Amino acid sequence: MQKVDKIWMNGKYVAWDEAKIHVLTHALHYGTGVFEGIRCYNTVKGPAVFRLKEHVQRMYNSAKVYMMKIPYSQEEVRNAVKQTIRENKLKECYIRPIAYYGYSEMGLNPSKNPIDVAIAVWPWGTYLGEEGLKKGIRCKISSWCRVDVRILPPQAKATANYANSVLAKLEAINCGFEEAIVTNLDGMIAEGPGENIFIVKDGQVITPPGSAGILFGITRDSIIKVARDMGIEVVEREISREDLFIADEAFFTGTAAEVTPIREVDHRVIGNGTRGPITEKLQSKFFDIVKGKDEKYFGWLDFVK
Ligand code: PPE
Repeated sequence: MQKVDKIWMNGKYVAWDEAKIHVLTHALHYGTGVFEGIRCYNTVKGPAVFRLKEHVQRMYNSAKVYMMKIPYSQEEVRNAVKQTIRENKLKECYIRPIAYYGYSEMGLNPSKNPIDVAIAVWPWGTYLGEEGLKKGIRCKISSWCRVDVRILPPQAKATANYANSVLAKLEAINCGFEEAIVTNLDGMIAEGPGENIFIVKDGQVITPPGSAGILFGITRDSIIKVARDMGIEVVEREISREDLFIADEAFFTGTAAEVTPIREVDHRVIGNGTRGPITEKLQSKFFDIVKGKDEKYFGWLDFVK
């Protein structure tokens, strides 16, 4: 990864190489951290963070599930995000705020541990490759299922959930694919290990509902709104494996993944085996919006200066 100067840790700026934690930090042992992934884009009016408010709100919701009282207000965290971008003189970056049970007691009860908060920013290019954005990627339906609501709350963006994502990702990569797709315990398509999923069938855009056990992605929400604004019908319904195989188009959404077309799933070519026309329309609109080229969606941009 590309280093920058400073990382915000518990309200102070620390040099990148000094942003360290104790090896007995609770979250390192038990996955008791909640985090966000946010992007800042260089718009025509200067750097702007995309849907900062919604991301910080989601982090506080995740923290609530884990009974973690973040010792800052949401406004303080939003300001710290923007200040950290300014401090590092970045125009475009990925932003990773994290709150976690820190170091003091060992054992499963974290109620006496401090809640530490950090915000890191760094340049992070395309998540699944520049080529992937244009031509689509090859995916494998994972043998690992998405964390179930009875096991770990999928809506909370907790570090623990990502052990599941890592298993799915490793399996896909080791089998020669670029990304995994995980089903829920009912065998229905849920999402990617770090992305939400959509298919297009007969002009309709379809994505799994919350009950499929997904993380409610902020990019997912943006794409649903943008598609509807463009007059495209969007439905949230269960998607089976075969729905995916015979879809006209498929794509992932996510802060890191942005809008990435899917061109193949388990050796079945999706549609024409490249980025489909509706995917392309939504993807290009998405990039216009995040880069400040569409005034209608200025409300989603939080200018850094
Ligand atoms: N589902 C999962 C499981 C997920 O991790 C993400 C984001 C999404 C859906 C999309 O959510 P949103 O970013 O709000 O549209 N994954 C983050 C972490 C990726 C990583 O590899 O780290 C991200 O995209 O920042």
